[in-house]
Amino acid sequence: MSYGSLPLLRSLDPAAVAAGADIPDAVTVDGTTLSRSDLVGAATSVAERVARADRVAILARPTATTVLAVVGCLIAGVTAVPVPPDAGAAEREHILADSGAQAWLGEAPEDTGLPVIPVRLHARSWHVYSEPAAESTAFVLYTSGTTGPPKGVMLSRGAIAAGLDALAEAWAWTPDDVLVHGLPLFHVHGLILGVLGPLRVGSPLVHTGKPTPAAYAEAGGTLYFGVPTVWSRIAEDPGAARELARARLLVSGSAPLPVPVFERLRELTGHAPVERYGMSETMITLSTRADGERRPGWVGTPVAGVRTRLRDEAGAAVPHDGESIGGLQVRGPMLFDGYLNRPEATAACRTDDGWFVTGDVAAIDPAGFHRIVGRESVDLIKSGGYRIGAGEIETCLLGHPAVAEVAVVGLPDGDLGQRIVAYIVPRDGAEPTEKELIDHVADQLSVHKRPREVRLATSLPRNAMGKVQKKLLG
Ligand code: MLC
Ligand code: AMP
Repeated sequence: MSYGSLPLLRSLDPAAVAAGADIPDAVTVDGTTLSRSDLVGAATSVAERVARADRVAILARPTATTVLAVVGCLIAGVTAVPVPPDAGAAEREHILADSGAQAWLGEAPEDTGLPVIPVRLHARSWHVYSEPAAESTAFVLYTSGTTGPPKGVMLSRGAIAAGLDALAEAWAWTPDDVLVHGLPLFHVHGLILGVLGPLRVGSPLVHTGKPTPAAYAEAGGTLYFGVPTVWSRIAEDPGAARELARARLLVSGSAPLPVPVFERLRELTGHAPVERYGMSETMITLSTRADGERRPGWVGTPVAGVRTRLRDEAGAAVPHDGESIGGLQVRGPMLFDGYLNRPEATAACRTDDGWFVTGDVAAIDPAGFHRIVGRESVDLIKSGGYRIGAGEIETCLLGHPAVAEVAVVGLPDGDLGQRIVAYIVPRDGAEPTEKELIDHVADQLSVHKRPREVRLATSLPRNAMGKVQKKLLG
């Protein structure tokens, strides 16, 4: 696949920037504003330092250092592995070992054994690199499955270019926009759409650090990204919401946007939010459009280059009548190249005829509008827009000396969509506290994977095979 001779980050084409296509406010993050020329100069200097590596880890705090590290890797053609800044010891070790990262680029955890390559905000280089191949792996993004530790999703430059161009078309996203969001920089939403998007399209980015209603209201953008938790907090803050009336487009994704939140946003801001659907593995495949219908509870039509279909459990076609539900399968140029080191897992999510099996259940109406009904597995939880595997948390909790048995579920939550609840059967004589168990997960995995609630039980409901019946919990 090719996306032409221009760089993936088109607005940072060194020749164009040198010829006057500079803007003073290309990226604002963590109180630092970088012009296009600052970005090209500083990130090329990063590229010079990192160019001999194949793959490096980036502690993805929302800072200018992180943006320069990512852009430096893209200039040099080095694969970047973003690491959640709140990742605990076990999760960090897994990501480093599995990805084979050779160094940290930029900030590094104190206790690391890996070399650290510094990122200097004020260094400059004007060396011009040739554009790496579209097939090369730009990122390995770690994301949870139903069981086991997170898997590394390999995303190529070509997939990213195709995915971003399809969104720019659907949302009429141009250099005249100012994008505002405050999402984490280690996932598709905040990093690929939210940082590389503006650098490809050429629209300034304001990253607010945290996605709070007050920060969104203050930023004065035209285009806003948020997960449903962010939008529901804004909908509960009428003063902040009304400030967004001046924007052009409010976009929600990463989890279902509740219909009442959609309606309340429309009432307060005058904008019906655009909802889009995606995955780490596929980028964004479905969206409502800037110039099209926005139907509450529905995620729109396939973006440019995407095809979708529904299949029942036996693999038979499900009609697109708006009512019948089936497993959603997708194909398109923005799909990933597989899970790193996991050929069986990669093969398991593709059909023999080359479609990607999303694991989501959906309905499609005759006009091609899609409604996401839910996940096939109860073991993939979406909390605050984060995808969290129940199995990973269960394994972590079983490593606590006071825990004999555990079942982790996602229960409905007005703020987070789902909240992680751990049912625990303590070992004989043990009396673990809720805080101790929650902190154990926060310390080992990450803060955003911690259970919000622990319920102690004397036994778990099991079927005749001994498998926990999670549908009975809650
Ligand atoms: C609480 N805290 C603890 C703790 N308990 N710290 C340590 N140990 C414990 N046991 C602290 C946290 O560190 C944090 O502190 C504070 O409590 C609040 O944490 P939180 O409750 O997790 O934050 P919250 O405000 O609830 O977060 C909501 C949110 C967040 C919406 C901001 O969930 C979020 O950013 N979600 C975005 C997820 C996302 O981007 N997903 C995209 C996936 S890509 P402090 O000091 O840090 O505040 C994808 C594809 C697609 O899905 O379609 O887009
Ligand atoms: P992640 O890998 O974190 O990108 O999570 C992908 C999952 O998020 C999808 O498989 C869906 O279950 C869910 N998701 C993303 N966007 C939406 C949406 N607009 N509506 C419903 N679910 C969504």
